[in-house]
Amino acid sequence: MPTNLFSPLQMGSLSLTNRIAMAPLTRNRAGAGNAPQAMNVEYYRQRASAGLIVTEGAQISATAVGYLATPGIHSTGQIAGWKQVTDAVHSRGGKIFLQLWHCGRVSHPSLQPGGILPVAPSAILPAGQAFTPTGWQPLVTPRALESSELPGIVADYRKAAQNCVEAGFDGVEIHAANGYLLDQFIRDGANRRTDAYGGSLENRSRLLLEVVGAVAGVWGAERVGVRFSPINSFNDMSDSDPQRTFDYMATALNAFDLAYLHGMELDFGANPPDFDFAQFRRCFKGRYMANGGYDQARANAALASGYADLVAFGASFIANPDLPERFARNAPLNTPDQATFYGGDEKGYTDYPALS
Ligand code: 8OZ
Repeated sequence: MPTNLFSPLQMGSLSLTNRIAMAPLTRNRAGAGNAPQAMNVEYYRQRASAGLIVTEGAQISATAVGYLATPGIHSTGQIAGWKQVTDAVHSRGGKIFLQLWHCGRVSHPSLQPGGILPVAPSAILPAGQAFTPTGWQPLVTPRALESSELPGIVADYRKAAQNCVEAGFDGVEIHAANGYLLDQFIRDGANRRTDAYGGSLENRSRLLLEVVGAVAGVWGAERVGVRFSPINSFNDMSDSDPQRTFDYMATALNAFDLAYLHGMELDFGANPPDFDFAQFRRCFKGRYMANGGYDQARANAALASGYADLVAFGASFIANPDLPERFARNAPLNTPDQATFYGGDEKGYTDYPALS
């Protein structure tokens, strides 16, 4: 039988019961101190039949934050909250990676400790808005990080990865997609640096590779995934040659024996550049997690052809806590309610019905 969503997957020392991943999904429902709270525990518990859950992005430090009510992984309260989540998922036999997140320029002084400016590779004002305690406000021109500050950013990733061990995760995914800090270093529309972290592809990959090395030093590379979004213009991102850039990045990751490379294959904007995902994927010699608008049929085709090793589902996992069972039974899917994606309470979060 060809490989399909229900084929088990051995990922290093981790055994996944199926190849259906829950994509990382920002939901803006963290509790006090940006710590996971009871309804977050219930939400992930409900979805534990995924072969692998990748959590919503969790900020690695107080200054990595970019949105209201997103969880962190830098305080004792946050670690304790996540421990409840991992215990709940493990009690149902699930596996869960935390997504390590630094928003970089996609933040706002009103979300930052002491009202300081967000940081970025370069002081370039991105188009877009931040959702702040007083509502939507335009993004601001960030402060360019000094070269001497970059070891501190890498150290923050390392510490957050250590916190994930304490919180009982099975591994971590490094968020290098969708216009956040690591992606800002990778793509030249956001990176105009003239030091060793800007200009050439080698230089633009440097911070990413230092972070991967540091996090792999904590977890072992086989418990570390990396997410890219080569064509996503979200957060005002652009690159002068996406194919060349991301083929390079995927190739560079072959230096580690990672759990997986995760490709977010969509552009949230209207004019995606030409991009050959098959070529990009072939640059990477390890496992590939495909994501972006897949349904069951397309996912199975991607697995059968060897293009993908796992497929991550986002909106359909929001609306269907028992998505694997629905796929297995070819049961109808609940429709996601966009109005309750970001922020709010249990409504649109833990109240989607499972099959009876
Ligand atoms: C939507 C809203 C807020 C954040 C991403 C973490 O795009 C996000 C995100 C998505 O990766």
